[in-house]
Amino acid sequence: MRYQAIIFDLDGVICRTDQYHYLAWKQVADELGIPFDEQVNERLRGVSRMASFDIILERYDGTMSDEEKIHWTDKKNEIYKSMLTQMGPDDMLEGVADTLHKLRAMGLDLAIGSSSRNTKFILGQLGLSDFFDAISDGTNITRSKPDPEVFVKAAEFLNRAPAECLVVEDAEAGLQAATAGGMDSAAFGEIAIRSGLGTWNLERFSDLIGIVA
Ligand code: B16
Ligand code: MG
Repeated sequence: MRYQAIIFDLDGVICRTDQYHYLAWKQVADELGIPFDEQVNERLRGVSRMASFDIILERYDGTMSDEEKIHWTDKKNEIYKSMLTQMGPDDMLEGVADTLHKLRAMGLDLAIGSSSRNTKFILGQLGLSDFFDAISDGTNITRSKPDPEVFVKAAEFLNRAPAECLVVEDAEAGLQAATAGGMDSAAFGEIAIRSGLGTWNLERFSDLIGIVA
């Protein structure tokens, strides 16, 4: 087989939490009087919570202390987490459940590499708590994508060399992180494919089967 392990990003690859991120940030931005739209939101894909807020604050007319920043990011997370409680196994993206089981049957190691500190909660909502062989997420990294740390840690948890791993990503920052970590990547979703940064492009999630075989 071409790869021995696959490391999946979570938001935008396994499920769509991006609309909840957007709605929660929008509430915070509105309260602070900061202009915030889908275009700014695109820049937050794959980026950590605090780094996302720093991008939103580029349009803030004032200064903010570190304590205030923690207050507003905590508030965003409370709003976001209350939205996540509506999620269930049906919120996996099309073809994901079936493809994951086929990849497992092929004997591949399967891991998550997500910037989110809510990864385990989201996997629980999707009914995937015990599915993956390793989880590397926002709770075990100090540097956000495009730094490769989250994927390097995932490969370490699996005991795999970077060259044995394929990363699946919907964010430019995530594709850059994979390359920086010495890993091939599969771009998923319109924006990632258009960036031309992936080793492969996935039209459908199930295309992964042919790529790894
Ligand atoms: P949290 P991914 C990322 O998830 C999201 O794409 C990004 O928008 C979010 O800011 C980041 O997680 C942190 O999320 O606030 O839950 O810790 O795409 O890396 O799975
Ligand atoms: Mg993502």
